[in-house]
Amino acid sequence: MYSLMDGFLKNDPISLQKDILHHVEYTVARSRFSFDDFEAYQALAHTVRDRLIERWHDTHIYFKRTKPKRLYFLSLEFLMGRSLSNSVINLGIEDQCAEALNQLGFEFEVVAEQEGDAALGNGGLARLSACQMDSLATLDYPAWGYGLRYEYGLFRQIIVDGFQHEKPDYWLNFGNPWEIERIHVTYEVKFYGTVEEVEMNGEKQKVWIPGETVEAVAYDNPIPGYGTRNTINLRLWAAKPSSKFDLEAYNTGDYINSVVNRQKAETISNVLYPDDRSHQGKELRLKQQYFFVSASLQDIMRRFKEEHTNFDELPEKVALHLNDTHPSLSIAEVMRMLVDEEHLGWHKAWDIVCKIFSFTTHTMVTDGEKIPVDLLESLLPRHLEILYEINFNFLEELKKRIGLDYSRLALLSIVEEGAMKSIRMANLAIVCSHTVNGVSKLHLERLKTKTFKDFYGLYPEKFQCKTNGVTQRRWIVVSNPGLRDLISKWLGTEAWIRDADLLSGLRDHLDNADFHLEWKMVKKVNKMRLAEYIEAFLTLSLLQVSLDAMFDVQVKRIHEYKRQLLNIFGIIHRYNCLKNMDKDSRRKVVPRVCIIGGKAAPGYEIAKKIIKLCHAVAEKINNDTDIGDLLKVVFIPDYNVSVAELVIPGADLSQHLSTAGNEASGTGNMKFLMNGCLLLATADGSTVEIIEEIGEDNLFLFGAKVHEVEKRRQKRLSNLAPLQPAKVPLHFARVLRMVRDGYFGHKDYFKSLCETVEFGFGNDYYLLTSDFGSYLEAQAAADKAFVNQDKWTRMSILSVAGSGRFSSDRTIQDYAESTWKINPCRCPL
Ligand code: 26Q
Repeated sequence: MYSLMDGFLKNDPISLQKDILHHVEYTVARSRFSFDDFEAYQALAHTVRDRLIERWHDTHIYFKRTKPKRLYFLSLEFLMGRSLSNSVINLGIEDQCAEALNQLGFEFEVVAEQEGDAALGNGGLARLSACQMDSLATLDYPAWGYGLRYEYGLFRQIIVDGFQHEKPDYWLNFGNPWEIERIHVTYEVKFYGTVEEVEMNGEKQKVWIPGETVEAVAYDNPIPGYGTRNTINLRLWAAKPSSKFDLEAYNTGDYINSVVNRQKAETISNVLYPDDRSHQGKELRLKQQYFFVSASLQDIMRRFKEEHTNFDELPEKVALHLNDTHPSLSIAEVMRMLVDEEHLGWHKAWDIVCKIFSFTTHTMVTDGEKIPVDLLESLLPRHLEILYEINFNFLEELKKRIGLDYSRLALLSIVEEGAMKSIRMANLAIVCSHTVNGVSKLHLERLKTKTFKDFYGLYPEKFQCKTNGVTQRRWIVVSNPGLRDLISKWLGTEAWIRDADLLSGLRDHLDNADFHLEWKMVKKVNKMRLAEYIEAFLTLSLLQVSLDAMFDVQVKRIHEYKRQLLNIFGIIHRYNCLKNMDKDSRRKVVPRVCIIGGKAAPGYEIAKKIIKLCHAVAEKINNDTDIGDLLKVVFIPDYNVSVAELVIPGADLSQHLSTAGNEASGTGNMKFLMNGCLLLATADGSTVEIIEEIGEDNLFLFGAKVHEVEKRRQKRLSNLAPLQPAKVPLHFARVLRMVRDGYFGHKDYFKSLCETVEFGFGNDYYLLTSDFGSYLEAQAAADKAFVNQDKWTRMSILSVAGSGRFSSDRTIQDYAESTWKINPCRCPL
């Protein structure tokens, strides 16, 4: 029996309880007198889902009625994590749900823990999409997210003997209560075939005769805003066999083979590609991209045509955002739809296309995504023609502007000639988008002066900075309830949950002793939670960690440029120092628990060796009774969104060590900042802007600045031939030698890892050698600050107080106003 009030579901604890029991009995099909935590989770999730659906409907009816300009956020990755806590908080029914469960003998936290992560993405870019969806909903923007419903999300990392192994993440095994399958929202997506020219109304017209058809089915995921009724949609596509196959089977009589072939269609949306940028040029990846693009654009165009008849209105009604180059086939697809299907002239269609697309790039590297022409020719022959025509017109325009400077023309061309002729997706996205966004000031500067220098010369007005942000709803309210209550108490309001700039008000209490005490207590409780997790997880080594130690954390994808190796080398150095210390000096040492976590792309050998080294070092140090609590090393396996929610609030110090000029933005730093955790970081990506907000004195900065990096690289190469190892700092050389000589075992295995930082081999491209001294100094400064807990707490408070600018609400508002030109559209209560 549903608890209805005026047509709406009621949210008091008794009504919620009734609905939970209803779902236990009729959805989960368990007895209402006997169900476990997981079943309680399922029933509560369905209870919450019902309420989401109500709001979702109201929101969409309201959008339909008011016909605002809509934003379509196109991304191949969304890292949503868990939904339950986030949803009940955004719906404002947290306490009521907890009470309803309590009376049934369950605890909300325990029930929420039953949920698995939705990990339909790799890392930074994908979690950013999730944060941005939360902000779009909260700020009432009429937006839709579009993505793929992978059946296997990002691989699960398990560690065997210190080595990473990948296991498939079949996340739908236990059902997914948060999605709504729309069996009637389906589109045909076509591949292969030929292009033919036909006469139509006396004019020649290109027609694509496809060779294969698969069906895209929509799965809707409601995204509730906080403090608003607005609930927007994240529509994910799954591939299903098309009924077209049946016809073929009927004709050929080959029934069994046709069923087997049908099965192949479903592989398109099967699995998320790990972020291994060398994966380029794989047919399945290209198929995924087009499958996603085609289904999304058919859906978007259908909605547009329901409300409008004239395509001239498209730019006033539709904004299409390309989240990196991955969905940029959309450009060719919109051209194809307008020219081939809607019969608009090329120039008119082109004019429209150039007004609707915007693009954000998430990388510093010049050598971006490319699609081999061979592959396109067979999979999407008509799109290839369109891309050639776009490029031809672009080059013609270009010649008028810059003359016949062929080397420049070749650089700017969308088509790369050469051994493997290919389409440069970034060039395509830049040429066709009205805005090209960088994700931090430093990133934008790089784009202008290096990565896309020539394009910047052509279209300076297109380039904009939209510094990333993260949502304080997930990264404080959901993950750190203690801090949430403390902030609200001292600010005297919860308004900061919708307006993060209000966090600056915490500065008013900077010298208040009670505030300090409560602040430290919150951290302590979070450290306790994290310590319990570590102890439970690492039962094999029977590790116990001291709460008095500094919890020092580096969690992110494993990559050479992120320099986890620098962290490990620092740990080994610390170990050496401890070993050489007398008892008296040891008493003054700040104990540390060094926590590292992150996944290595399955094909990235060096990253995998870094993980193994981390374990080898941990084994040596943790088992050295001489060291005790002074130093512990922990690798947290399978780092994902829900692990992050536990680790980040419990950290004292967090490390962001990328060689300056490599991290486009970084968003982990913002999450730690919001949780009152001090940063030890290089001046890279968005950290530069964090410094602007909180001042250099409130974090531990080290390493070469961007402008010094290039110089140092050159210098190293010219000065330091392999014969001059004496130039390598002593401490660094010693640590390297220990790994090299097998002090941590696995001598042969670690050889190639050591070589990455040795001259004559990898030449230390990421400058560990030259940053090592400065890194150790920053670490010493962190130790010194930690001893003075008053000072530390002040720095911690100032970090949270200065984190307002790094809310994704600020980023989204900026995009909405200056890029997408969309207005809030708030569904009335
Ligand atoms: C490409 C081709 C084939 C298969 C996979 C990919 C692929 C997938 C994911 C390439 C790159 C990615 C992800 C990139 C990413 O996460 N970049 C990060 O984006 C964050 C949000 O803007 C930034 O904060 C980080 O600095 C940036 O590294």
